[in-house]
Amino acid sequence: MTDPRFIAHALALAARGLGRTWPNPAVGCVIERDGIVLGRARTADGGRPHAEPQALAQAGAAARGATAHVTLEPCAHHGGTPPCADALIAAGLARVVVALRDPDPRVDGGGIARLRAAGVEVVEGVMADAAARLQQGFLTLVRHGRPMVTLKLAQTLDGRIATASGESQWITGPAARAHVHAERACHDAILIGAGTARADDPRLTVRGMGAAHARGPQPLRIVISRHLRLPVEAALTSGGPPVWMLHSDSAPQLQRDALMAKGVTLIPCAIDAVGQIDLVDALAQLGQRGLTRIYCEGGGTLAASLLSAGLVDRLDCYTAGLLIGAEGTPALGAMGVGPLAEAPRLHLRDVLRLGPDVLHRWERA
Ligand code: AOF
Ligand code: ZN
Repeated sequence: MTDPRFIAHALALAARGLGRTWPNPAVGCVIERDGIVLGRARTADGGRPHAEPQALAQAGAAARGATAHVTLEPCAHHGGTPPCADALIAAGLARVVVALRDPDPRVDGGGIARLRAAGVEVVEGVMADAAARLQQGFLTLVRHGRPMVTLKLAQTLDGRIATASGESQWITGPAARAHVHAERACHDAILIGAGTARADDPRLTVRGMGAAHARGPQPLRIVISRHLRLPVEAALTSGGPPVWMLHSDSAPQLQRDALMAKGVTLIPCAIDAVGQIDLVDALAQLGQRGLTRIYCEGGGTLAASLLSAGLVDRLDCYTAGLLIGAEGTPALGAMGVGPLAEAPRLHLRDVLRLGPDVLHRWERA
């Protein structure tokens, strides 16, 4: 059976669009006949054009009677582009292999129905699990109105992120740090708490990924800070990709004006029962703005709050063979865990050796 092989090919193409196509999903399309690839494409940076018309343009007249393999159901709506289902029908495709239905209410089976009504054979569900994992950001946005959240921790063997004197550079080695840059690149935005922004004065840019990457969209940088406590001259506000700040109504006007003058986008959020920014509302606000994949890089307070609220979809934990002991700063702040049975439990998805360090990738149950 060659269908899974071509869907795997389409998924590999789609993966190259992660972090670059929001608010649209990164979709891959491979058009093939008798095992010979006639066209292949992924959703373009910024979300348009969709994958299918690009692959069809490559295939030209040869698409007639061929098979298209797509990681997501072809769209059925007139949005920014004409429906991809109609383009496939017009090009005379004989078969369309679909990994996953598009849950977007404007599509939701409508693309498949259109294809079948026009006499095109449609096969559904090929490599559906892999497609759901790859397109998890878009699926989470459509189903829950919020982006998918990946939480990254880089810690010692005993779960610490700094010594008692605050020394933290570097706990993990160059291979792990390069891996983090690659992960940043395939998320729509990087998120940190205000304490980390003040303590580390980070840039949160993608570096060392080569010239081709530097030309494309870079992830946005997002800081959560109730009172907008970020120095106006921070590295974050001194050039680079856009910065958004999530804050409460109580943030001082002077600080708002100063940050807005620096080009920062301010997003007011609701406050929760303990006076912190309500993370459910904060993520909903990011969802409304079209973000599908968020990469949270701490600190420990924000990480613990996201975990407690059940908002972490994936946890990437980089561990170095270093021991600091109880005086060190713990990777996670207080979580208010009661009975063990109620503590958040994650499932191990992958293990990767990165030089002297190890990455454990965990997923929500
Ligand atoms: C496809 N192929 O490559 C992608 C699709 O606003 P529009 O018109 O660009 O449509 C966005 C919707 O199209 C998006 O919400 C999702 O349902 C679908 N994405 N569909 O046929 C593609 N990226
Ligand atoms: Zn489309």
